[in-house]
Amino acid sequence: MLTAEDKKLVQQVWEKVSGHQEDVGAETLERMFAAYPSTKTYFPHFDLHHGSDQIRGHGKKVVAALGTAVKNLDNLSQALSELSNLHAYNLRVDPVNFKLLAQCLQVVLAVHLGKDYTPQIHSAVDKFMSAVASVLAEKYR
Ligand code: ZNH
Repeated sequence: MLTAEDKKLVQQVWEKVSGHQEDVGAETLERMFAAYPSTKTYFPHFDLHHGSDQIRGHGKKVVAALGTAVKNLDNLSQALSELSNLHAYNLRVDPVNFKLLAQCLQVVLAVHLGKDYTPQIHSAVDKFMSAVASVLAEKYR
């Protein structure tokens, strides 16, 4: 569970991310594909080369969806309900992959924010991404 302080920290970090959604998203995806090549199997229809328009476009969508989540920290299930349907019924992404994406996002944030990415923020973002992952995985059966 995110504490009130965690929520504040996640919102603050997201203010810094919001002007760079596409860059942050693309960098996160490229890192995920490089560090965990099995994640590429979900994107056979994408050009996965560095800087591809598809990676940038998809990265922007993912980060924008996380932005919606940040604005709805108290009712994530509702806010992400359509995305949850999409991942459970259509995409059938194995939920282990949510952890991999979350970890790559953390590294990207840490690389860019440096010292500003404090252990408290790290912990808050970790809880946030776990909460998002559990909503995205809640309709699997
Ligand atoms: Zn996902 C899609 C978000 C994870 C895979 N996604 C998507 C979208 C979004 C998202 C927003 C779009 C939708 C529409 O269009 O409508 N994701 C997300 C998030 C997350 C995720 C937020 C976390 C956190 N995914 C994921 C993972 C994976 C995936 C991990 C694997 C690996 N997705 C996916 C796919 C898709 C998506 C495959 C589809 C794409 C295309 O375009 O085709």
